[in-house]
Amino acid sequence: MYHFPNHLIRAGLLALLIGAATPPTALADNDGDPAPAAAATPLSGRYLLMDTNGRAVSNEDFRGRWQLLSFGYTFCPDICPTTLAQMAVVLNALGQDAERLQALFVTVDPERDTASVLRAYVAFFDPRIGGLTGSPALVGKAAESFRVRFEKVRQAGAAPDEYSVDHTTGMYLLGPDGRYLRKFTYGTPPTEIAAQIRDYLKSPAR
Ligand SMILES: [Cu+2]
Repeated sequence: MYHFPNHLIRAGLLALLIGAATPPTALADNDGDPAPAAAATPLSGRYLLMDTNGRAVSNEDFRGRWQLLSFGYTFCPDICPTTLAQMAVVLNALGQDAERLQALFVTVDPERDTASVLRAYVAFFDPRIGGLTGSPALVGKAAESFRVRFEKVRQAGAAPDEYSVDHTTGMYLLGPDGRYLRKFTYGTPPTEIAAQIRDYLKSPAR
C-alpha cells in the first residue's frame, strides 16, 4: 500500500495533489463567467468574399435585392448537389421575381475550390447562382457570422488533398439591406422556400 519512502514526501505529494485539485482563486474566477462567446454571437450574415471573377463582394453589395446563400464545397457527395439543385428549383419557381434574388454558394473549401472550379460547378446547377470564395481567413469569418461550422475530415493514410468537409447545411435569406432574415433548414421543400421568399418580396420595403 505504502509506496512512499517516508511520511514527509507523502505529505508533500498530497499537498501538491490537493492544491492542484482545488485552486480556490480559479474557482472564484469562474463564477459569473459569461456564456461562451460563440453561443452569444448573433447571426449577422456579414461577409466579405470574392466572386469567381476575383472581385470583392460583401453582403451589402446587392442593395435592393434579396440573397439566398448556402455554404459547402464542390467535392461534396450529396448535400451540396441537392441544395444547389433545390436552389435552381426555387429560382425557377419564382419566375420573374427571381431577378430580385441573388442565389449564392459559398465554398468552405477554398484551397480546392478555385474560382474556375467554383464557377463551373454553380453554373452546372443554374447560371444565376453565384460562387463565392476567399482566403481561408475570410471564409472562416463569413461562416462564423452565419454560425456555419465546417471541419475537414481526412481518412487515415489519405493524400493531403483527399478529404471531405463536414459543414452546416441549409439556406440563408438576406434582405435587400444585406441583413440576415431567416434560415431554411436542409430538407425544406423548394416550393415552400419559394413561397416564403415570395411573401418577403411582396412585403413593403424594410
Ligand atoms: Cu456539402
